[in-house]
Amino acid sequence: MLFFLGAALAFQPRSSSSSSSSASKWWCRGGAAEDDSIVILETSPIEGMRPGTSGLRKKTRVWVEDPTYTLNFAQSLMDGWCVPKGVRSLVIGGDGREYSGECFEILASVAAANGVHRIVAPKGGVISTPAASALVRRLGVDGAVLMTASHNPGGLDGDFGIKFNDRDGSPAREDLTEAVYAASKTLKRIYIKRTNPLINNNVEMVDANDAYVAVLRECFDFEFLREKLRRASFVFDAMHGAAGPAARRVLADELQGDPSCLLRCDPRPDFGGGHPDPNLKWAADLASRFGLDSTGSSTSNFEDIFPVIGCACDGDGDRNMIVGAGIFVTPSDSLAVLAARAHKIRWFGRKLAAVARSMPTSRAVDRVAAHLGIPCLETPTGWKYFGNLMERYSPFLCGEESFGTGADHVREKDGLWAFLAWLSILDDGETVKDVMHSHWRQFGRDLYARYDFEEVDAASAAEMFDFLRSRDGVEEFDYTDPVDGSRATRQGIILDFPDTNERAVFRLSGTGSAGATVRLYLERYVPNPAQKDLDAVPAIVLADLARTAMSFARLPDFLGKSDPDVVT
Ligand code: G16
Repeated sequence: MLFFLGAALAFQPRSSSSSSSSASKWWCRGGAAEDDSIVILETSPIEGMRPGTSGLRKKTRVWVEDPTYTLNFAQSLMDGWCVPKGVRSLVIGGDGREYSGECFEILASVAAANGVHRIVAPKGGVISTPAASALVRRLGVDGAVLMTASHNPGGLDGDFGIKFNDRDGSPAREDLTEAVYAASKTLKRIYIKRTNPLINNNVEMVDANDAYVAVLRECFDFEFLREKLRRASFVFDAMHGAAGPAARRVLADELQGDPSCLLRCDPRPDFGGGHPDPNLKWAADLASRFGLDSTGSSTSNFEDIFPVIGCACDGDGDRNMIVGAGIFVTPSDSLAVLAARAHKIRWFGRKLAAVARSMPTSRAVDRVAAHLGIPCLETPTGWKYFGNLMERYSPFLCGEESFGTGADHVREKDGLWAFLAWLSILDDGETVKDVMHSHWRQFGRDLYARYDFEEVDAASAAEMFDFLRSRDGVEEFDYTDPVDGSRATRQGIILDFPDTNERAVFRLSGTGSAGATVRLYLERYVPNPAQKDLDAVPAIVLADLARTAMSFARLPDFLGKSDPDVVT
C-alpha cells in the first residue's frame, strides 16, 4: 500500500461555508506556522464518535462515503488531545487496510494545521501496532495515530478504525479518549494545511521495523533462538497483516528460519479477503496444519508429523494464537506458562516484578504469581490499563484472553514477541503439549472458553445487562487504577460458582463496528487434573456451564440467539 502522492486535497466541507485561506493567518493553532495555506472548514458534530476498547472503529464505508467523517474525527483528536497537550510530533501509520492512504492525507493535513510540526510515517505506510509503540518510544515523539481496526476484516465491506497512542507509546487512556469524544460533540471548525505534506517534506519516512527489531533484540537471545529454529520446526501466519514484514526479517533473515514456514507475510489492504483474527475459526488453516479442528480437538493420532509450534497474528500484529501438534493454547494459559518460565526469557532477567491480566482472563496466571511470590494485578479489558502498571513494575508480563500477550518492552501487546517468547521457553525436544501438561500437573488446569454473540441489537443487549444487574448473587467489576486513581466502572458481570470451581462472566465488547457483541467467558479450575482433564477440550466440557449462564441471563429471550457465533 502506498500513500497517495497526488495533487492537493479536495475536501467537501460538511456545511457549505468555508473561510478563505487569506483570512486564516491569525488561526495558528497549537503553534502551527502562520501562513496562507491553512484553511478553515465549518462543520457540525457527528454522533457516535466515542472510541471503544481500542479506538474508533466503524464500517469502512462510513469513513469512505463521507470524507467529513474522517475530517471531524481528525480535528477532534486535535481539539481533545494534540492542542491541549502540546503534541508537536506524531507517528502516523497503520496496518495498511483499505482507505489508509486517503486517511493518512487527511490526518497529516489536519495535524500540520494544528501545530504538529513533525510527522513520522513508515515507508510503504504499513506498521504493526507494537512496532509503532516501539517507534514512539525510540524517537521520543509525542504520540501516534494508527489507522487500524485490528482483527476486524478490511476492505470496503469490512472495517476501518483510528486509534491513538500517548507519548509513552501506550494506547490512549480513558481521560484522553473521553476528551476526544467530548471534542467531537462540540466541533465547529476543521483546520487543514491545504498542501500535500508528503510533497512539502513535512513527513519523515522511516523504516517501520528498525526500532522494533532493536527492542526485540533486547528482549531475546537471538543466537539461542537461531539454534532453536535449526531444531524446532515452526509455522508463522501473519494473516496478510502488519506483522508479516517484521516476522520475515526476524524469523527468516536474522534467525535463519525456513522462509517456507512463513505464511501470508505480505500485508494486503483486504487481508487477502480473510478475517485477520488469530483464533481457531479464522486461522483454521494454521490450526489444521497442527491437526486441530475448530473446537481445538485433535484430529490425528500421529502428532509427530506436525511442526513443533505455530503462531498466527492479527491485522495489526498485536494479537497472537499459539498452537502445537494436537494442542491449542488458550491465551490465558499462554500467559501463565510464560510467567512460570519467565527466567528463560532475557527481558525478564532473574525475576518478574509483577504480572497482570484483564478480569475476564482465566486465573491460571494468579496461581503462578502466588507460587513466585509476586503481585498479580487484575484490570478491566483493554491494554491501556496495563500502561500505568508498567511504569510501577518492571520487568512486567501481562495478557488478556482476547489473544493478547506482552511485556513492558513496548506499551502494546505484541504478537511476534509472544512467538519469540514461546520459542525461548520450549526446551529441546519438548512439544507444546509437553509444556502444557507439565504446567497443568504442577498448577492445576483452568479450563477456559469464550462464547461470542455478534451484531445483536444494542438496546436488547443493554436490557439483558440491566436484568443481570437486578439478579441476586452477581458481582459487577469496577476498577480503580492503583497508580493514578482513575476509575472504570461496569466492566463485566461475574457469576461465581464456588462449589464447582466455576466462573462465568458477561461483558459487552468494545471493538465491534455495528450493533453490539456480547461475550460470555467460561472457566473451571481443576486442581489435580487426571489424564482425562489434561486431554479435555474446554469448548466441549464447558458447554453445561455455558447453558447455565445463558439461562440465568435469559440470553436467548433478550438476544434472540441460542447459539454463539464464535467459540474460542
Ligand atoms: C482490543 C484491545 C485489547 C482488548 C480487546 C478486547 O484489542 O487492545 O486490549 O482485550 O480489544 O476487545 P473487546 O472489547 O471486543 O472484547 P484489539 O486487538 O482489537 O485492538
